[in-house]
Amino acid sequence: MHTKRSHDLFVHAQELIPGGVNSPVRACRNVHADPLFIADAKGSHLTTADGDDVIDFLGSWGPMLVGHAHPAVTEAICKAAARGTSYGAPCEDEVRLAEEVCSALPSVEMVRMVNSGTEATMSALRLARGVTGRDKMIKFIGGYHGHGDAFLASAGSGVATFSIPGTPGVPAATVADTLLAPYNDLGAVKELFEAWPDQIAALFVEPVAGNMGLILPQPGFLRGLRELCSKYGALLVFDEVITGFRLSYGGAQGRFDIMPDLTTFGKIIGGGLPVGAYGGRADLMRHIAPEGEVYQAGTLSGNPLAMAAGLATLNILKHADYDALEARVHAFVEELQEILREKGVPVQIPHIASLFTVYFTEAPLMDFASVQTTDQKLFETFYKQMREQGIFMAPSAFEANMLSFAHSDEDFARALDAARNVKF
Ligand code: KE4
Repeated sequence: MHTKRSHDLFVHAQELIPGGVNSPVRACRNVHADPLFIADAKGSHLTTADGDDVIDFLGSWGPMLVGHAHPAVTEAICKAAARGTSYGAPCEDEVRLAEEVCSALPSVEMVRMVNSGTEATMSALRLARGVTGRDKMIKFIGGYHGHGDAFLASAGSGVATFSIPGTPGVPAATVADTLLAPYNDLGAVKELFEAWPDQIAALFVEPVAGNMGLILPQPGFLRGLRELCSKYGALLVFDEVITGFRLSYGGAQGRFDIMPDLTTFGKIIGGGLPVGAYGGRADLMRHIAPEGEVYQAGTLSGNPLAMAAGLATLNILKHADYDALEARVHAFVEELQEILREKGVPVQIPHIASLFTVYFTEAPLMDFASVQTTDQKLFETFYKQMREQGIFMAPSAFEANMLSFAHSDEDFARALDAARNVKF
């Protein structure tokens, strides 16, 4: 793997951009490596700034489910660009994408476009608080819902106590209303509702956790959350920024047959352009300005290029064979797990649809505490040797790899060969 150009670019970038990146996880600090700069992408492959071809197992952290530079998506963007890049007034494609999202997810009767997943969750929280008149919110330890202040909370001394800021710059008062529970722990959630029976506006959950690595919901967990939220009058918010249109065309809620009150989206619905969205029951969404009194706005929300890219992407996914992709990913993961286990290391690879994470631990994988048992040195060794052989994976033990409909059998075979060569 040649890295001189990437290295030179990274040195320069660090003089101008904090950490040399525009999003922290791209800096590859978790694996003590420099980032590879990318010059080009097509299908399931990336070309690095040094001209090396690598197979992309990251998919830009989610948006690229149809593969990079899909001709239909590129054409849609180019045509939209020729019609201007932003109007500051509504356009037809905003209506068409809203229609597509609402028809794909029965729980979403109305939807508002924003520019990132962070904006989507921030807005959904404000809406939940505005509609219920309550201030508290429950999220899960290790769950990530973007960098909105209220979500950047760490567990305090005990789970049922108030949260503390997870980063400098977030006032303690801002997270005082953020309550935390371990993922998959319905008992802990029940305790929080019993402690504050009429003060919780919403519960935010990744229906499949993708930000502590991939952690699957235990049977009954999501349905239990639905029942608890209904019982206590809190809104159940599915954060489907990763899972939306990835777990199925109906998202995780379609796959698990659970109706949240609100859903947040990002990534795939923008086809790689900046888009987020939040939506849900019409009686809730009608509280959003200008129809209602809960304020939220954005200069580039519903941007015509982003809408065109999102529409082109969903038009492809609408007819895609999700089951076939899942079966191929399942077969790949099972073989990868076998190859690594034969090297004598503890390894588990939870997977669902086109998502998987390689954990180097034998502990049952249930929540943030359990993923902390993964051996990060083994992970770093694995990551570096796979990348050196041209397999571009998520640069953290606590992230998910995200495959696409563009991945070929040859891509999977090359990744398995690379894994066979890894030496721990
Ligand atoms: P953005 O603001 O990054 O578009 O979305 C925030 C967000 C919200 N909800 C979930 C479930 C998410 O996974 C994300 C963002 N995901 C990370 C990957 N773990 C984005 C990668 C990054 O931060 O660069």
